[in-house]
Amino acid sequence: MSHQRYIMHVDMDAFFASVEQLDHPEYKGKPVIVGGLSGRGVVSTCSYEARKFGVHSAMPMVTAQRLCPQAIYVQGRYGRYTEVSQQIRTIFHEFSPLVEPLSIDEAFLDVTGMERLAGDITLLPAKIKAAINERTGLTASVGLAANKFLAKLASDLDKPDGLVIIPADRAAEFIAPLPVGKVFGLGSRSTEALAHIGVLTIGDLARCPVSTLRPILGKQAEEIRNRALGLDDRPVIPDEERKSLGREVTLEQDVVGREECLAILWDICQQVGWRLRSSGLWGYTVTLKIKTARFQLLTRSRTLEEPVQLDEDLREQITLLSRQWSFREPVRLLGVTVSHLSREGTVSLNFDQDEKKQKRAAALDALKQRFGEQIIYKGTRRT
Ligand code: TTP
Ligand code: MG
Repeated sequence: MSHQRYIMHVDMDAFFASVEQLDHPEYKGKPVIVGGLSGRGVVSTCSYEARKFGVHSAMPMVTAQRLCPQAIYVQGRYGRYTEVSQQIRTIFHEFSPLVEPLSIDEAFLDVTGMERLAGDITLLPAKIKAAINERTGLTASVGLAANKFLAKLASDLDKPDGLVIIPADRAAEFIAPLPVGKVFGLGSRSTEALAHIGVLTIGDLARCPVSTLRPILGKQAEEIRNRALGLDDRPVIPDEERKSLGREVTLEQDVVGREECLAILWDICQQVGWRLRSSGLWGYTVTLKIKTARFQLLTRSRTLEEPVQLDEDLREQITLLSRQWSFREPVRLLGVTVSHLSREGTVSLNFDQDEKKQKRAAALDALKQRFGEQIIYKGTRRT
């Protein structure tokens, strides 16, 4: 039996938009939309005031303008967001030595045994929310539960400024009424297939025998059903302790063609690069992973003389690796992993230069525009 753990998941509210409201008090209480303002730009995020109008992340800017013409439109300032990200990272480390950053604005913290910080573990979420608010002026949503799956589910339940604690002994009961789509790892196709056999809530999923689920969910059936039961053994692993760092994206629609896939891989390279830099790591080996629509898996690696950390260097390696495949078949998943990590490498002087990032963002925006807003960041955006 595994021992009782306490995991906190912290996620900033409308992160980029909240930073803009913080730096421009006149934006407070108003719909604020952050993203690429060029002709084909997309929305990075928007304030909760703008979400009421149906605006959301990855939506083409022109659509946002139609839905909410009165909003304040802001070009993203990534350097500033990275600065705030470092501030919250410092606070996370005051609450636990075991911090696993998931993206620029969220992390898992293993707070098992951290009673000494608050006398009672269940007081930690309020404490960390207060610390973040005092030191950054921003709000976060926090979930506390017995594992990663439940903690992330909890932080999302009462956004913005949320605080949800799932009692360890009543977790399954607590999550049973929620829609199955809330189960991490379930894409829209699986959700549809489950609805077909009458499985709509997490409770329905928990009651379903694994043998019934296997034809729909494949190898993942058992793991996903365990989650529906409120079980998840995955440890919190700080980036610093990882043997490899990577990210993979299951595409909402299959994608065909080298250029199209490379554009998505470029976005993934930037996310992996950001994690390397924020953890002070370089990697010697770069791996490209491709899964076809027919579930054929291809992985190709390159090991370098000098370790890499920059987005552009990752892209160069991925581009070279991509030549080993024809890209004639439709692709359903793309991934980039960096391994053989090192604490030493050439310091990247051009880390996070705004102009560069904006050029990249424009390239990604163009891609999203071409394929529709939903190809990326749906399904398993976070791994
Ligand atoms: P999220 O935490 O997904 O979103 P959010 O913080 O804006 O809003 P929420 O209150 O729902 O958590 O992402 C964090 C930041 O990452 C977000 O502020 C902007 C950026 N981002 C993009 O640039 N593109 C995207 O498609 C998404 C989802 C996020
Ligand atoms: Mg957030």
